[in-house]
Amino acid sequence: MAKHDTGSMTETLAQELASELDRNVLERKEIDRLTIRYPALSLSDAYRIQELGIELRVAREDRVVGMKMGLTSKAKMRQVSVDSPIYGVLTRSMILSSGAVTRVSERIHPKIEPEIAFVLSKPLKGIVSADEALAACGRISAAMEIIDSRYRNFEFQLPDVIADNCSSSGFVIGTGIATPEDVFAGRLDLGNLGMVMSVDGKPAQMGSSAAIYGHPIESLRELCRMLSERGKGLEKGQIVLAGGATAAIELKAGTKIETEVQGLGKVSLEVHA
Ligand code: OOG
Ligand code: MG
Repeated sequence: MAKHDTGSMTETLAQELASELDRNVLERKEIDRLTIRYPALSLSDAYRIQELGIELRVAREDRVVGMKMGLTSKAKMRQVSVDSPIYGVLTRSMILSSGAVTRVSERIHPKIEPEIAFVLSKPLKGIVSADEALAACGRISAAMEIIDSRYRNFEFQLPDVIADNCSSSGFVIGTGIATPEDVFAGRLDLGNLGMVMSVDGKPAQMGSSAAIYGHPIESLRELCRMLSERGKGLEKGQIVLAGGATAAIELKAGTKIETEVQGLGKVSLEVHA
Protein backbone atom coordinates (compact mmCIF):
# COMPACT_ATOMS: atom_id res chain seq x y z
CA MET A 1 0.00 0.00 0.00
CA ALA A 2 1.24 3.51 -0.75
CA LYS A 3 2.61 5.33 2.22
CA HIS A 4 1.14 8.80 2.64
CA ASP A 5 2.63 11.79 4.38
CA THR A 6 0.02 12.28 7.06
CA GLY A 7 2.05 14.51 9.35
CA SER A 8 1.22 13.72 12.95
CA MET A 9 -2.10 12.05 12.22
CA THR A 10 -2.88 8.41 11.43
CA GLU A 11 -4.48 7.63 8.07
CA THR A 12 -7.51 6.21 9.93
CA LEU A 13 -8.13 9.46 11.78
CA ALA A 14 -7.64 11.48 8.57
CA GLN A 15 -10.28 9.24 6.91
CA GLU A 16 -12.67 9.76 9.82
CA LEU A 17 -12.32 13.54 9.73
CA ALA A 18 -12.70 13.62 5.93
CA SER A 19 -15.96 11.61 6.25
CA GLU A 20 -17.19 13.89 9.02
CA LEU A 21 -16.60 17.03 6.94
CA ASP A 22 -18.12 15.36 3.89
CA ARG A 23 -21.32 14.65 5.88
CA ASN A 24 -21.37 18.30 7.00
CA VAL A 25 -21.33 19.39 3.35
CA LEU A 26 -24.14 16.99 2.40
CA GLU A 27 -26.29 17.66 5.49
CA ARG A 28 -25.52 21.42 5.63
CA LYS A 29 -24.42 21.13 9.24
CA GLU A 30 -21.85 23.34 10.94
CA ILE A 31 -19.32 22.03 13.44
CA ASP A 32 -16.65 23.48 15.70
CA ARG A 33 -13.26 23.79 14.03
CA LEU A 34 -11.18 20.59 14.12
CA THR A 35 -8.26 22.34 15.87
CA ILE A 36 -10.38 22.56 19.05
CA ARG A 37 -10.41 18.74 19.16
CA TYR A 38 -6.98 18.28 17.57
CA PRO A 39 -4.76 21.28 18.41
CA ALA A 40 -1.74 19.58 16.81
CA LEU A 41 -3.37 19.20 13.37
CA SER A 42 -0.59 20.00 10.87
CA LEU A 43 -0.88 21.54 7.40
CA SER A 44 0.20 18.21 5.97
CA ASP A 45 -2.59 16.43 7.92
CA ALA A 46 -5.03 19.06 6.69
CA TYR A 47 -4.14 18.62 2.99
CA ARG A 48 -4.45 14.84 3.42
CA ILE A 49 -7.96 15.27 4.93
CA GLN A 50 -8.84 17.56 1.98
CA GLU A 51 -7.55 14.94 -0.49
CA LEU A 52 -9.55 12.13 1.15
CA GLY A 53 -12.67 14.34 1.16
CA ILE A 54 -12.31 14.90 -2.60
CA GLU A 55 -11.94 11.11 -3.08
CA LEU A 56 -15.33 10.69 -1.36
CA ARG A 57 -16.91 13.16 -3.79
CA VAL A 58 -15.30 11.47 -6.79
CA ALA A 59 -16.69 8.14 -5.54
CA ARG A 60 -20.16 9.79 -5.85
CA GLU A 61 -19.56 10.44 -9.57
CA ASP A 62 -18.27 13.97 -9.03
CA ARG A 63 -15.10 14.90 -10.96
CA VAL A 64 -12.12 17.18 -10.35
CA VAL A 65 -12.24 20.15 -12.77
CA GLY A 66 -9.62 22.44 -11.28
CA MET A 67 -8.14 24.16 -8.27
CA LYS A 68 -8.76 27.30 -6.26
CA MET A 69 -6.34 29.56 -4.49
CA GLY A 70 -7.55 31.14 -1.27
CA LEU A 71 -6.38 33.95 0.98
CA THR A 72 -4.26 35.54 -1.73
CA SER A 73 -5.50 39.08 -0.95
CA LYS A 74 -5.04 41.18 2.21
CA ALA A 75 -8.82 41.84 2.30
CA LYS A 76 -9.54 38.09 2.47
CA MET A 77 -6.77 37.39 4.99
CA ARG A 78 -8.13 40.15 7.23
CA GLN A 79 -11.71 38.85 6.94
CA VAL A 80 -10.84 35.40 8.27
CA SER A 81 -7.76 36.28 10.38
CA VAL A 82 -5.57 33.76 8.55
CA ASP A 83 -2.58 35.07 6.65
CA SER A 84 -1.21 32.41 4.36
CA PRO A 85 -2.34 31.34 0.88
CA ILE A 86 -4.09 27.96 0.66
CA TYR A 87 -5.42 25.80 -2.16
CA GLY A 88 -8.51 23.66 -2.61
CA VAL A 89 -10.08 21.51 -5.31
CA LEU A 90 -12.92 22.46 -7.67
CA THR A 91 -15.30 19.71 -8.75
CA ARG A 92 -17.93 19.51 -11.48
CA SER A 93 -20.84 19.68 -9.02
CA MET A 94 -19.69 23.16 -7.93
CA ILE A 95 -20.02 24.66 -11.43
CA LEU A 96 -22.78 27.23 -11.96
CA SER A 97 -23.44 28.92 -15.28
CA SER A 98 -23.51 32.69 -15.55
CA GLY A 99 -27.00 34.09 -14.93
CA ALA A 100 -28.14 30.86 -13.26
CA VAL A 101 -30.18 30.54 -10.07
CA THR A 102 -28.41 29.35 -6.94
CA ARG A 103 -30.05 28.62 -3.59
CA VAL A 104 -29.10 29.70 -0.10
CA SER A 105 -30.95 26.64 1.29
CA GLU A 106 -28.45 24.31 -0.39
CA ARG A 107 -25.77 25.70 1.92
CA ILE A 108 -25.03 26.61 5.57
CA HIS A 109 -24.05 30.32 5.66
CA PRO A 110 -22.83 31.13 2.15
CA LYS A 111 -20.84 34.15 1.06
CA ILE A 112 -19.72 35.24 -2.40
CA GLU A 113 -16.58 36.95 -3.66
CA PRO A 114 -15.24 38.38 -6.94
CA GLU A 115 -12.50 36.34 -8.62
CA ILE A 116 -10.55 35.87 -11.85
CA ALA A 117 -10.45 32.43 -13.47
CA PHE A 118 -7.86 30.86 -15.73
CA VAL A 119 -8.65 27.87 -17.94
CA LEU A 120 -5.44 26.06 -18.82
CA SER A 121 -4.62 25.12 -22.40
CA LYS A 122 -1.47 23.24 -21.29
CA PRO A 123 -0.35 21.37 -18.18
CA LEU A 124 1.57 23.48 -15.66
CA LYS A 125 3.80 22.14 -12.92
CA GLY A 126 6.56 23.10 -10.52
CA ILE A 127 8.46 26.38 -10.46
CA VAL A 128 7.29 28.42 -13.45
CA SER A 129 7.95 31.98 -14.62
CA ALA A 130 5.12 34.51 -14.99
CA ASP A 131 5.36 34.23 -18.80
CA GLU A 132 5.26 30.41 -18.67
CA ALA A 133 2.22 30.52 -16.38
CA LEU A 134 0.44 33.04 -18.61
CA ALA A 135 1.26 31.10 -21.78
CA ALA A 136 -0.45 28.03 -20.28
CA CYS A 137 -3.77 29.91 -19.92
CA GLY A 138 -6.19 29.30 -22.79
CA ARG A 139 -8.59 31.90 -21.46
CA ILE A 140 -8.93 34.40 -18.66
CA SER A 141 -12.41 35.28 -17.36
CA ALA A 142 -14.33 37.15 -14.69
CA ALA A 143 -15.60 34.77 -12.02
CA MET A 144 -17.25 34.56 -8.60
CA GLU A 145 -16.84 31.95 -5.90
CA ILE A 146 -19.44 30.94 -3.33
CA ILE A 147 -17.75 29.95 -0.09
CA ASP A 148 -19.54 28.16 2.75
CA SER A 149 -17.34 27.13 5.65
CA ARG A 150 -18.51 24.00 7.41
CA TYR A 151 -17.29 25.59 10.67
CA ARG A 152 -19.47 27.49 13.11
CA ASN A 153 -19.46 31.27 12.47
CA PHE A 154 -16.90 30.82 9.65
CA GLU A 155 -14.29 30.52 12.42
CA PHE A 156 -11.20 28.48 11.67
CA GLN A 157 -7.43 28.31 11.74
CA LEU A 158 -5.24 27.46 8.76
CA PRO A 159 -5.39 23.63 9.08
CA ASP A 160 -9.18 23.69 9.59
CA VAL A 161 -9.95 25.63 6.42
CA ILE A 162 -7.55 23.51 4.34
CA ALA A 163 -9.21 20.29 5.59
CA ASP A 164 -12.59 21.83 4.66
CA ASN A 165 -11.47 22.25 1.03
CA CYS A 166 -10.92 25.95 1.67
CA SER A 167 -14.65 26.65 2.20
CA SER A 168 -15.39 26.12 -1.49
CA SER A 169 -19.06 25.59 -2.36
CA GLY A 170 -19.64 26.78 -5.93
CA PHE A 171 -18.26 28.98 -8.67
CA VAL A 172 -19.34 30.72 -11.83
CA ILE A 173 -17.21 31.83 -14.76
CA GLY A 174 -18.23 34.61 -17.18
CA THR A 175 -18.59 34.13 -20.90
CA GLY A 176 -16.43 37.14 -21.82
CA ILE A 177 -12.84 36.11 -22.22
CA ALA A 178 -9.36 37.42 -22.77
CA THR A 179 -6.33 35.43 -23.84
CA PRO A 180 -2.63 35.49 -22.94
CA GLU A 181 -2.04 37.23 -26.28
CA ASP A 182 -4.14 40.19 -25.03
CA VAL A 183 -1.78 40.45 -22.06
CA PHE A 184 1.46 39.88 -23.99
CA ALA A 185 0.39 42.48 -26.59
CA GLY A 186 -0.38 45.04 -23.87
CA ARG A 187 -4.13 45.16 -24.64
CA LEU A 188 -5.01 43.89 -21.16
CA ASP A 189 -3.27 45.02 -17.97
CA LEU A 190 -4.06 41.82 -16.05
CA GLY A 191 -2.14 43.08 -13.03
CA ASN A 192 -4.45 46.05 -12.49
CA LEU A 193 -8.01 45.47 -13.69
CA GLY A 194 -10.89 47.21 -11.89
CA MET A 195 -13.29 44.71 -10.27
CA VAL A 196 -16.79 45.60 -9.03
CA MET A 197 -19.22 43.19 -7.39
CA SER A 198 -22.78 44.57 -7.27
CA VAL A 199 -25.91 43.48 -5.47
CA ASP A 200 -29.09 44.41 -7.36
CA GLY A 201 -27.11 46.87 -9.45
CA LYS A 202 -25.49 48.65 -6.48
CA PRO A 203 -21.73 48.29 -6.02
CA ALA A 204 -21.02 46.26 -2.87
CA GLN A 205 -17.29 45.53 -3.19
CA MET A 206 -14.73 47.21 -5.39
CA GLY A 207 -11.09 46.38 -5.93
CA SER A 208 -8.34 45.70 -8.38
CA SER A 209 -6.85 42.48 -9.71
CA ALA A 210 -3.61 43.83 -8.15
CA ALA A 211 -5.10 42.80 -4.79
CA ILE A 212 -4.82 39.15 -5.86
CA TYR A 213 -1.29 38.27 -4.72
CA GLY A 214 0.07 41.44 -6.35
CA HIS A 215 -0.97 40.05 -9.77
CA PRO A 216 -3.35 37.12 -10.54
CA ILE A 217 -0.61 35.31 -12.47
CA GLU A 218 1.53 35.34 -9.29
CA SER A 219 -1.30 33.43 -7.60
CA LEU A 220 -1.18 30.81 -10.37
CA ARG A 221 2.63 30.54 -10.00
CA GLU A 222 2.29 30.14 -6.23
CA LEU A 223 -0.36 27.43 -6.72
CA CYS A 224 2.06 25.49 -8.96
CA ARG A 225 4.79 25.84 -6.37
CA MET A 226 2.53 24.70 -3.51
CA LEU A 227 1.19 21.75 -5.54
CA SER A 228 4.71 20.63 -6.46
CA GLU A 229 5.51 20.35 -2.73
CA ARG A 230 2.94 17.54 -2.68
CA GLY A 231 4.11 16.03 -5.98
CA LYS A 232 1.17 17.46 -7.92
CA GLY A 233 0.56 19.78 -10.86
CA LEU A 234 -2.17 21.28 -13.00
CA GLU A 235 -3.58 19.57 -16.08
CA LYS A 236 -4.67 20.88 -19.46
CA GLY A 237 -8.32 21.99 -19.33
CA GLN A 238 -8.32 22.63 -15.60
CA ILE A 239 -9.89 25.77 -14.18
CA VAL A 240 -7.99 27.85 -11.63
CA LEU A 241 -9.60 30.49 -9.40
CA ALA A 242 -6.90 32.98 -8.39
CA GLY A 243 -8.54 34.06 -5.11
CA GLY A 244 -11.03 36.72 -3.99
CA ALA A 245 -9.93 40.29 -4.74
CA THR A 246 -12.10 41.76 -1.94
CA ALA A 247 -13.77 40.54 1.23
CA ALA A 248 -16.70 38.18 0.61
CA ILE A 249 -20.31 39.29 1.19
CA GLU A 250 -23.23 37.28 2.56
CA LEU A 251 -25.27 35.51 -0.14
CA LYS A 252 -28.85 36.74 0.41
CA ALA A 253 -32.03 35.27 -1.11
CA GLY A 254 -33.90 37.56 -3.51
CA THR A 255 -30.82 39.32 -4.84
CA LYS A 256 -28.92 39.37 -8.11
CA ILE A 257 -25.14 39.43 -7.77
CA GLU A 258 -22.98 40.60 -10.63
CA THR A 259 -19.24 41.05 -10.95
CA GLU A 260 -17.68 43.11 -13.71
CA VAL A 261 -13.96 42.92 -14.36
CA GLN A 262 -12.44 45.57 -16.62
CA GLY A 263 -11.62 43.98 -19.98
CA LEU A 264 -13.06 40.59 -18.96
CA GLY A 265 -16.80 41.35 -18.93
CA LYS A 266 -19.49 40.35 -16.46
CA VAL A 267 -20.66 37.31 -14.58
CA SER A 268 -23.85 37.02 -12.54
CA LEU A 269 -26.00 34.80 -10.33
CA GLU A 270 -29.58 35.02 -9.14
CA VAL A 271 -29.95 34.04 -5.51
CA HIS A 272 -33.12 32.25 -4.39
CA ALA A 273 -34.12 30.95 -0.95
C1 OOG B 1 -11.48 30.69 2.91
C2 OOG B 1 -11.44 30.62 1.40
C3 OOG B 1 -10.74 31.81 0.83
C4 OOG B 1 -10.37 33.21 -1.27
O1 OOG B 1 -10.67 33.45 -2.45
O2 OOG B 1 -9.58 33.92 -0.64
C5 OOG B 1 -11.01 32.03 -0.62
C6 OOG B 1 -12.65 31.50 3.42
O3 OOG B 1 -12.67 32.72 3.24
O4 OOG B 1 -13.54 30.89 4.03
O5 OOG B 1 -11.72 31.34 -1.29
MG1 MG C 1 -12.23 32.33 -3.21
